Amino acid sequence: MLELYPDTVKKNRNKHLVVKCDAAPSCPQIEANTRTVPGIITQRGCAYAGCKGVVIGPIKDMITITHGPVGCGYYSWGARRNKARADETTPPEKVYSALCFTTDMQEPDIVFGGEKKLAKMIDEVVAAFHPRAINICATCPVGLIGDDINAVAKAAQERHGIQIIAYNCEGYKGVSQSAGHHIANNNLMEKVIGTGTERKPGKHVINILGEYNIGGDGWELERILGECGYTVNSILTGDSSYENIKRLHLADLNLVQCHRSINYIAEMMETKYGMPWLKVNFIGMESTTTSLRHIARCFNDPELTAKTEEVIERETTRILPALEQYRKICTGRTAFILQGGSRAHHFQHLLGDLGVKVVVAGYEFAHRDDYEGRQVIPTIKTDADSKNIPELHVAPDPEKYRAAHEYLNLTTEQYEVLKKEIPIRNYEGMYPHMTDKGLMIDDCNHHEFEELIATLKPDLVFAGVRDKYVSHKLGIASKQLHAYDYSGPFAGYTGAVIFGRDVANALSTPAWKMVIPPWEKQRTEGSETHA
Ligand code: CFM
Repeated sequence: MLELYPDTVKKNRNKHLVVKCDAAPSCPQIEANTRTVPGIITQRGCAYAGCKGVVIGPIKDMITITHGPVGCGYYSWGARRNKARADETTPPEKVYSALCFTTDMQEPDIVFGGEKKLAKMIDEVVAAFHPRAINICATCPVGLIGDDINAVAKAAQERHGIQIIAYNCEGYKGVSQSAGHHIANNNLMEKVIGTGTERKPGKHVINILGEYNIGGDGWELERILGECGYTVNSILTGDSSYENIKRLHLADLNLVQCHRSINYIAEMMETKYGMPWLKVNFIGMESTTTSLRHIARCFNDPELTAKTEEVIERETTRILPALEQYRKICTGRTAFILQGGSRAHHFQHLLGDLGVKVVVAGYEFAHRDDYEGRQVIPTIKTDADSKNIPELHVAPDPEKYRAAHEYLNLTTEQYEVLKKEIPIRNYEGMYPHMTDKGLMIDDCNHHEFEELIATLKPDLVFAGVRDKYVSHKLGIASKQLHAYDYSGPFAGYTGAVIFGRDVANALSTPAWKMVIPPWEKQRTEGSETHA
C-alpha cells in the first residue's frame, strides 16, 4: 500500500497505521490530528464544517448565518440529516435548522469587505424571522480579507437585543473539522451554557453530549432514557434548543456519546461546575445495555436500577428475534469502517452484535486519545496547528460549583469506587475493541482505500459518500454511516434492528455479483465497446 509513495510520504503515512495485537496490552503510538500530505486525496473536511456543520448547525431555534461565498453554506445544508422538530420550548416557526442562511459573498465583497453585507443580512433575518439568537460562522475568505465578524455581531446584538455569536471557524483554522468542533465548544461554553436559570423537573436530570440526532438517533435515546425514568435536559446538539443549552449546567450528569466533537465542553463543565461526565455508547444492543447500567449505577437509586433492568429486559426481548434473523445472514462477514472521529469505534459494537468482524477501522480527524485512550493526553505534543485554536481558561464558578459526588448524591468514597468501575471522566479509545490483527488507520486516503479493498476484500464497507460509490464500483456493498443514507435511527434498541435489516439487505442483494466494473467489461468485450 505504501510502496508507491516517495520515501518521505512513506515514512509519514507509516506512522498513521497500527495493527491490533491482542498479545500486546497497550496501544502503540499512532500519529493523528496532523496535516495531510499535500496532494493526497483525504476524506477530511474543514474547520468550518466542524463548527457550523457539526456542532452549531443542529441547534434548531438559532439562525446560523454562513458568512462566505454561497458554496460553503449550500454544501453544509441538509445533507447530514440531523433531524429536529418543534417541541414545548420551540414552536414550529422557530425551527430553522432545515434552512440555509448565507451572505453569498461576491467579488466586490472580497475586494471591499463584507461587513456591511453581513450587518444588513442580520437586520433582514431579524425582521423576517424574529429568532431568539443568531450564530455567524466564518468561512476562509472572511479571515483572509479580515472582516471583523465579532464587531459586526456585537453591534447587531446591541441593535436587536438578542444574543449574536460570531465563530472564527475559517476553514483553514485547523488540519480538519476537528478544529471547528473545538471553536464551537469554546463559544458555547463561554457565551451560552450557564446562563439559564430554570432546572427541568425530574429526579435524575441528564444531558447527552455529542449526539446529533442523525436519522433520529437522539430521539431513540430520549425514548429509552425517558422510560428508565430520566429527564433529558438537553442533547448537544441534536434537536437541541437555545433555551435548553443555556441550562446545560442545571443537570446531574453529562453523558458523552461522541468524545471527539464534544469532550471539551464535558471537561470544561467539570472544571467550572463540578458536573461529572460519563462515556457512553448507544450504538449496538449490548453496548446500549451496558451504558444504561452504567448510568443507573451513577445514581445508586434502587428504584431507578429496577426500572432500568425492566427496560433492558423488555427491549432486548422485543428486538432479539429480528436481530437473530439478520445475524444468520451477517455472521462471519468482514467489514471496513472509515468514519470521522467516533463511529469507527462505536459501530464495531453493533456489527459485533451481528457477528460481523471489522478488519480495518479508521478515523478522518480523531486525535490520539480517540485511538489510544485519554491517558495519553498529557503526552500529546502541541504543534503550530493546534495552537491556532485558543484554549479557554475555565475556573470553578464560585456560586455554581459543586463537587462531582454531590451531583450524584453519593459520598466521596462511593464516587471514588464508581470512578474505578465505570468510565467516569474516561475514554479508553478504539484500540481495545479492535479485532486481533485488525488495522487501525488514521486519515486514510483514496489510494490506500482502494489498495486495502483489493487486498483484504471485505464484504462490507462503511464510509463516506465518496467512498461509498468507489466501493460499489468495486462490487462491494457499502453504506455511508455519516447521514445513514436514507435510513436510521441506528442507535439504541430500535436502531440496532434497523441497522441489522439494512446490512442484511445489503449482503443478500444479488446486485453486487452482477456489477461488472467498467474496466472489466472493456476487457471482456474488447475494444469494440463504446460508452
Ligand atoms: Fe462525532 Fe458525529 Fe463522528 Fe463528528 Fe462527523 Fe457525523 Fe462522523 Mo460525519 S460529531 S466525530 S464530525 S460522531 S458528521 S455525527 S458521521 S464525520 S464519525
